[in-house]
Amino acid sequence: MADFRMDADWLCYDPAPSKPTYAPPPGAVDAHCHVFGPGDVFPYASERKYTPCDVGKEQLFALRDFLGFERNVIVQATCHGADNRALVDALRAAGDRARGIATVRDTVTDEELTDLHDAGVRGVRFNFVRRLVDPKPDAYYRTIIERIAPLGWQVVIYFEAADLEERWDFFTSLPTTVVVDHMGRPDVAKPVDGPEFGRFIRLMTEHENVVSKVSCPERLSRSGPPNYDDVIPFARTLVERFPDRVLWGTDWPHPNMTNHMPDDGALVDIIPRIAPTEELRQKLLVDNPMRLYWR
Ligand code: 0GY
Repeated sequence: MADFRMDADWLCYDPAPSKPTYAPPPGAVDAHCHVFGPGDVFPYASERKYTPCDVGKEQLFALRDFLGFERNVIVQATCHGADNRALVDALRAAGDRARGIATVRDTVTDEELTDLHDAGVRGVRFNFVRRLVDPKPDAYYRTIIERIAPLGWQVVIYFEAADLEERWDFFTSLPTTVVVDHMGRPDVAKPVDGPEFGRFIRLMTEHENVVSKVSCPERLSRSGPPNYDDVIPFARTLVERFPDRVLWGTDWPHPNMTNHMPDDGALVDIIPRIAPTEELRQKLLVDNPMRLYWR
């Protein structure tokens, strides 16, 4: 029988985040969050590289309301592999207040895709982070793109800064809207105007179908909580240069965090620092996610 105990060295989510000082505008969307299990109902994938803390839709919806958001985009995490049952269950329970990003294999059937679409799925996620998955050749992902294209879905890609050079031709050839998780994971010890982040800015400048989540200071920061000062210039640069192509999300419940568990209230309070005007915050939190997921 499978063992769904959480890995001992990873932290569980913060059960009592602070109430943020910043109040998101009406209709705000948390565009990157997950649901995990519970493992005895929605088993974790046998090929997973970590076992998270069980934390399901009820806790996600409570956090949404507590932080002042109206909607969620729930993203399939690698620990559930291509078994989207926990995601679909959360989407159906949320009604129109959530959309989803699934993980599918190249063998997925049209019927399975239609069921996912009916539940609220609007894209697939390709994960290239080696500590999470064993990435596949480009051709594998292209097969999936052919399958999802008729549904008008987007592709979400999660990669580390070094992968951008390696997979540039593939990433820049994608015919769909392409949403990049966590700003392509820049090394924030390097300069924001240096060549590494410059490559990411070039990706967004030259390819108008590319959107970035300006999320995950807790994973990228070296200066640490609660202010994550070193991440701010990277996120703010993208928000100011590409105001119509940025999304924000909590990344709750923050799987794989070992050094600290972020306070989700403090994460929300970072928003005015990366999007300094009301107009930018309206686009980041409402207009952009509504256009991308609720059309
Ligand atoms: C995130 C980040 C991580 C995990 C996953 O699918 C996943 O398991 O994306 C990570 O470990 O950086 O966005 O949840």
